[in-house]
Amino acid sequence: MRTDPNLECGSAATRRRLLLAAGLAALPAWALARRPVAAIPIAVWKSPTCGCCKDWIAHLEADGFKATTHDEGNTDQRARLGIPVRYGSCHTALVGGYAIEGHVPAREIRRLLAQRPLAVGLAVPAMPIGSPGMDGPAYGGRKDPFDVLLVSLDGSASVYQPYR
Ligand SMILES: [Cu+2]
Repeated sequence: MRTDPNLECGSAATRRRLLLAAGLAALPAWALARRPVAAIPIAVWKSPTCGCCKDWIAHLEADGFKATTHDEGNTDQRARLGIPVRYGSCHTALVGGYAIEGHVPAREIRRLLAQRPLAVGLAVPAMPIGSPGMDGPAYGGRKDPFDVLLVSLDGSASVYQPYR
């Protein structure tokens, strides 16, 4: 009688699965979390009275960032980091050497840090309703379309990710 190679292969795979399951069961819960354990440090400049800035920071921290805030306004820091005022919003941040202006979603910041393009950073100009931090109960679920812009070293910008 011929041994079925698929059956043999299947048994080996089953053994591996059992070993894997035993190994996973021995790991603490935090080791199974999808997010890396180390938080990504981000510095944020904003006005002390900016509520939507705080909500944006809460959005980032829920996504594994750790913010250090500077309650001194963001106009000077925006200029220092090279974000043209025409892309301006209510807060400016610095993460991994990139400037982040306005209500940029955490997932785009993560993509920026993974791709590391030659650029100043990302911007969501003004304060679109429905963007992270501009999406509280006060807005009643309203979602205005907006674009996340990639700001180039020459001050021009291209659409990095549309949200519509
Ligand atoms: Cu805002």
